[in-house]
This record gives sequence, structure tokens and C-alpha cells, in this order.
Amino acid sequence: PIVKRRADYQQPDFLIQTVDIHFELESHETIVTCSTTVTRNGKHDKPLVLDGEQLKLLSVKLDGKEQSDYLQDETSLTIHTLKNEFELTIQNQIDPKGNSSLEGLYQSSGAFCTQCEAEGFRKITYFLDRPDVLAKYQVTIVGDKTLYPYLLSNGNKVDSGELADNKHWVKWSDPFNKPCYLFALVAGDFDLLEDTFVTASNRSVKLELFVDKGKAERGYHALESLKKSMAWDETEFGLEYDLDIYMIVAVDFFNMGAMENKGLNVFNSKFVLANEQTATDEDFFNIEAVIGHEYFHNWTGNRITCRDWFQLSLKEGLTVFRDQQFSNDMSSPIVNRIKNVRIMREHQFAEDASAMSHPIRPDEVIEMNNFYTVTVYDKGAEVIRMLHTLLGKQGFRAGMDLYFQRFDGQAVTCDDFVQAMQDANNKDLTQFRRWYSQSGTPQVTVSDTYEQETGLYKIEFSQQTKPTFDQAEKLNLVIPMRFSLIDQNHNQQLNSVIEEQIVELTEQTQVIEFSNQSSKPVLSLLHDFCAPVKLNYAYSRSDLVALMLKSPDDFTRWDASQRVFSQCILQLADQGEITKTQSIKDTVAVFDQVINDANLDLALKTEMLTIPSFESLFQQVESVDVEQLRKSRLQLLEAFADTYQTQWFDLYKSIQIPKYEYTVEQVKQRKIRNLVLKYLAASQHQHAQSIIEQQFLTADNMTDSIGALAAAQLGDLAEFDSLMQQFEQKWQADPLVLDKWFALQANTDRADILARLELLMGHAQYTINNPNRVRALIGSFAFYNVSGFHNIDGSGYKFVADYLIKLNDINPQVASRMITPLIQWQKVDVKRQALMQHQLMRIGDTPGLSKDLYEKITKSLP
Ligand code: B3K
Ligand code: ZN
Repeated sequence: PIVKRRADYQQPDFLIQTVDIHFELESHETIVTCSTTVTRNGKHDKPLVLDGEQLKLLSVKLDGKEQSDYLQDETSLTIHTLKNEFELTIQNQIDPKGNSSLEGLYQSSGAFCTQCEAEGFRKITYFLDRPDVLAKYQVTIVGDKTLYPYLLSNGNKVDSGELADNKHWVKWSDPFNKPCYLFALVAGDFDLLEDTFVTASNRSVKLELFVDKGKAERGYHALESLKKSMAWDETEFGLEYDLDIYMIVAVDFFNMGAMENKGLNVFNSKFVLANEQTATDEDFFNIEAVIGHEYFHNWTGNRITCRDWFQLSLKEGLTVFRDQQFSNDMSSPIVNRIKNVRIMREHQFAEDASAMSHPIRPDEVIEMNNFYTVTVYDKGAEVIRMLHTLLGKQGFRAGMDLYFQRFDGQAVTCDDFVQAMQDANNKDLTQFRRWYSQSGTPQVTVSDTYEQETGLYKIEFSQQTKPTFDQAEKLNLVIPMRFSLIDQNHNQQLNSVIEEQIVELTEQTQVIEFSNQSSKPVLSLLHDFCAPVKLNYAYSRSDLVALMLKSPDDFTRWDASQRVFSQCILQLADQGEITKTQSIKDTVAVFDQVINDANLDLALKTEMLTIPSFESLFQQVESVDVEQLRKSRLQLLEAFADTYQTQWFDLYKSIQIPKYEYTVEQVKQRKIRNLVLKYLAASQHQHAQSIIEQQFLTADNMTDSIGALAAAQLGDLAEFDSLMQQFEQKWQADPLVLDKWFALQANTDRADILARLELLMGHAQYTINNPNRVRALIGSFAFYNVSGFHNIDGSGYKFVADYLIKLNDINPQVASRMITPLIQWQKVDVKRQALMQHQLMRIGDTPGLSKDLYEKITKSLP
């Protein structure tokens, strides 16, 4: 496999102006005829080299004349010509039904669909498959009328007709220039939901949502979310939709969440289909967020796209930031922010601490699909958020406006984006740009001193980024630090809080002074998680309690609660032997005020009462016995659950929710009820069993059904298995719901888990070909079943490795995502490290190992 480097970027030797592509759809033998107008780019005499993989070439014509003077290999087609402008027509054959990689053109339960990002178009025809080649497309699709009544592609439908043999055809034309990764084709039979959206400038846009037959009624939430997204982008960024039609198709077989193809989004059905019976509140939230994300790409990604794939964060970091802001406006901002931060701390920090560490704009890539990462996406969004913080809302908007004005219709770089921000605000962002080139999680260490006599309070901030696997040298970054001081003298009722400060940390060390402090204030730091860093400050227990109750920033209040829990759990894990110590009692006691605070927002209360996940604890240590950490966490959880048994019971009873509606208020209520239900179960409350059964049997929605199952699972209650059985009976014909069941089975802590998994893999509804199913069962086990995956006998690692070896041949992209827990061996104990590495070596020896797995394995083996 070849390593591609960002520094080696070269303009394309040829450009393509127009594409006229014709599909004759057959499951195993689809004929693709692609005519392009090509021009030589600059003065040179190089041949035209097109990308192509797994294609059966039928003919090559240059200006209408059949050619034989070409060179073909596994991945390319080289055509020798000295013409500067010509028409090239290539005919080839592909096998969509045999395509299990779900990249290129494939079939998902009968329907044809495409996935071309990043480099999938080359599996459809020979082409210049790179994002800086922009062309206008015309697409003709021919297919069976009965099997494929809908024949869809990008842009506007311009013509259609009937043919012999029960076939029909449709012609589409997309007036906008686009790179081939935004091409899409869908053919199949669907239920169609229709709506319209009238834009700010009074244009009427047709909205069409295509879902599996019989599922129309599950599409309304997605359609509403689309209209909200369209309106939001107009009011927040002045951005209007630009075509007369916007189509979304939901398919069951999909490698990721969704794809922003121009005018024709293809979605994993998981992010479209929902009603209260089948989908949880979290599903409803995610659908709105992903619909928004793909819609927002129309401007950040499609109108302005990436020059090369190293620039992926240009569109992804920015679009994630935009969807996060949208979600903030649609639901509880604090819950949303905590969700973002959990992804950073549990997954992105883990990636940066592993051999896959890379900057948000990577420098070297073997398989581009490996770089659709939490770093490029979520850390990328945090970098955009820091710009927003540094420039302010208006300054940021001015930068966005300039960005669109300058680059609309072009393929550009991350530097171009930052330059627009810089120019619109007259602010030097030279040092800030290091966030694009430097990997690793920076540590911000804070210390303070107070002088009683003079009233002088000094804070020292210092920053450090440790060397990562990919980079030894680290430079100082620009870190915006939002904080305030809380005056301790008034800490009974009214506190005087010094207005929030924003300090730009640019040096290794910086000191800030406050005079006239009558006592040492409490430092409320890292407001709203203002930078993707780890914060080191020796908070005392009483500081943390003060912050939990009095910080002016909700994020910092939550963070303080998590620090209280974490300190105790990490201490327990460190002490080795686990006994109920005073420290557990003290820790638990801190939360009395939170539980009893009637004025506290229910959502924030729920988050503060949630024990940190194993994954977030794991990222706080350098090295740990994972089993010890898991047990320590559980020990604290049980003590916490026991101590407040009565309060949980009362809280549960006090919340009565009327008929299900997906509203911010009801979501908060269900969330706290399901949290306390878990604690009731964990504390073996005498009524836990009956309450859980009652909730399970009477629930009018999926959130509460799953809530009951999750509680029974955590409390290890006897009826867990029988409730799970009932659930399976009820939902066996519904793949999306069944995925929840597979996931719950896979992350249950039990001694015979591997035998269970084997059985589940034989389940009538299980198939290795569907990524959602594989992620639900194998993914949940590898990522979240700590006791099973990290079993000291190595059996969990071996199980996952065996599975990945099989999956390598079927779907390399999904296999490569799921190897993540295995390559993150850096923090576990030496014995487990050796076991994990041994399995990585086994996978590495697989004949026909994909580029995807090859890249990760070679990086992660010492
Ligand atoms: N742009 C796509 C992701 C494509 C992934 C290719 N392996 C979805 C998104 O980020 O919106
Ligand atoms: Zn995206």
C-alpha cells in the first residue's frame, strides 16, 4: 500500500467539464457508459491517468473513435493522447449485487444506491476521482419499471420515458459543478413522503423523503427536522437552499450515518425512521442532528468543497460545529454540550493517545476512509468553536460571509478558511493555525496563590502537549480560557461572581493577577469546555462542591460533579484492594444538595447525578488495570445507589409524564426517571423489580422500554432475560429495534458472554453483511463490554480478531472502525497489552488484508 502525503499535492493534469453518464441497471451486470469532456490543465505532455477499481472495461472512445492504445492495471487506466481538449467515452460493467463493501454502486435490500465519498466513484467508472475536479453532470438511468419505479440522481429531473421489456428511464441534470464524491444514484421501490419549504427569498422547494414500503409514518420527524434545518441556516447564516428539489432516501445497508450528495442525500435508516414506539428520545435527537448535518453540508462541503482529502476537516469540522449549534437551539444546550464533550473525552482523547493520533488536517494517509475520525470531525468542530470564541458571534459570522463570498464554487483548503476568518476580523491567526497541524491533547495546568495582606490573587496558566505517536515536537497553541472567580465570603446565599474572563493562552506560561480580593476565590475554569484540553488544577473537595452549586457556568458545574466521582473512583482503583472506605461515604454525601435542589434544571441534575463512564475514567490515567477500574467504578455506583435509595424512589414516583411527546420537557423527565430507575435496580430496592416490570409493560414509548431493560441489566435482576425475551418476540421483524436488543445483549456483563455472542450470531435476524447489525453486536461488545473484551484470558480479544478477519473480506471499512478498541492498548496493563498485540499480529497475517486494516495495524504494532 502507498502512503499519500499532503505536502505532495499537485494540481490535476486534466480537468473534466461535463459528465454525461448512463446506467443500464442489472443486479450483477450493470453497464455504465460515461462521456466526459476533458481538457488538459496547463502545458505538459503527460498522459491521462484515470482511477478505477473492480471494473470490467468494455470500450474506450476518444472523440468518438474506439481506442486500443491504453494501459490498464488494478487501480488505473492510462490513455495516451496529445490532444488538449477531447471527448472521452468509457463503457464498463460492474456487479452491484456482489458489492458487499457498500462503496460505489451496491444493492441494499433490493434497491440500488451509491456511496462515493471518499474514493468510491472509481468503483463505478474510470474517472479523475479527486475532489478538486469539478464538473456538471447529466445522468440517465434505465431500469425495470416494477422493481425500480423510482430512478433518482442529483439535481432536477429533466426527461423520462418508457422502453421495451418493462423498462423505463429517467434523465437528471445537476446545474451545479460538483466533485464526483457528491454523485448519487438510487433506484428502487419506496414509500414517498412529500412536503415543501418556502425559502427566505420566496422560492418553493420540493422535499421528498423515500423510505421502505410500509414505513412512511416513521418519516415525519425527519421531514420536520429538514424544514427546521433549512430555516435555521437562513436565520443563522443567511444561507438558502439552491435547487428546486431536496431528496432523502433511507436505506438499511449503510457504512456510516448519512451522505450529503447534492440534492439527493442517502441516509442510514437509523437516522431517518422514528416513531415513539420504535425510537428512543436519543434517536429522535440524533435524527434531527444528522438531518441538519447533511443539510448544512450543502454550503459547507458542496458549494465550497475540499481541494484534497487532507482538508476533510474543512467541511466536516465546520459542519459538525454547525449541527451542534443547531441542536443547541432545538433542545437543551447543556445536555447537548455535555454530549459533545463526552465524545471528545471518551473517544477523541483516546484516539490522540493511540497510534492513530493525527492532526485534524492529517499529513499522511494510506486509506482515506480511515480518516473520517473523531479527530477530524469532533476535534475539528472544537477548533472552529475556539475561533467562534476568539472572534465572537459577529466576527465569526463576518468570517463565514467572507468565506462564501471568496470561495463559492471552489475546492479549497483549511488555510483558505482560516484566512477568511483572519481577514474579516483583522486578527492575526498565524499561531492559531497550529491547531490544524499539531496532534495530541494539550494539558493546561493551573496554579494559584493568594496573599491575605495585600489581597492579591495570582493565577498561573501553563500549557503542554506531550509527544504523540505521529509527532515528537509540540509547539505552544492559542488556547482561549473562559473562567470566573467566585468570592467565598458570600458563599451562603449571594455570591459575587467576577464577570467571565476570556484569556488567550499563547505562551508556555502566563500569569494573571486580581487585586483587592478579600479572601481566596474559588476558580471556575474551562467554561463551556472552551478548548479541547485536559485541565489540571488541584481542586479541593470544597472547591468542587462550591462549583457544583455556584459556578455561573453549567458545564463547569457538571464537570465539577464528574471530578468528585472520578477522584474517588481513581483512588479506589489505585489502592488495589477494594473496601468501603470513608472516601466513598464523603463522595456520595456531596450529592445530597444536588438531589434535593428543587430549583436545579432537571437536565443538569440528571447529568450531575450520572457516574462518569468507564471510558472517560480510562482517559484520565496513564496506565491502569482495566478490571480494577471497572470494579471501582461499580463499587462507587452501588454505594451511591444505596445511599439515596429513598430519594430515588421518591423521585421516580414524583415524575408523572402524560402521553408521549418528543418535547424538551418530557425528554428531561424520562431521562431522570430512567437514571434513578437504574439506581433503584443497582441498590436492589425492594420494589425495583416490580417498578421495572411495570414500566416495561406499560411504556407507551421505546425510551421507557429500553430504560427498563437497561436498569434490569445493570442491577443484574433475575427478570432481565425474560424481559429481553419478550422484547425480542415483539420486535423480531424490526431490524432497527432489534439492533437495540443485540447491543444490550452484547454489553451485558456475564461470564458466558462469548457463548452468548456465538448464539446471537446465529440469530435469524443477524447478518455480517449489515453494518448496523455488526456494530450493534460485535461493536457494542468490543467498545463497551469491559469485562468481556478485556478478559485476562485473552478470549475477548481473540473473539473480536476472529470476527475482523472474516469481516475484512466483506466490508473493510466497517472492520477498520471496529479494530479501534484493539489498537488502543497503550494504557492497559502489560499482560493485556501483549494479548492485544498478539491478536493484532494475527489479523495482520490475514491473506488479502485490506488497506484499511493494514494501515491501522502497522501503525499500532510496536
Ligand atoms: N461525508 C459523509 C461521510 C463519508 C464517509 C466516507 N467513508 C457523511 C458526513 O460526514 O456527513
Ligand atoms: Zn459531514
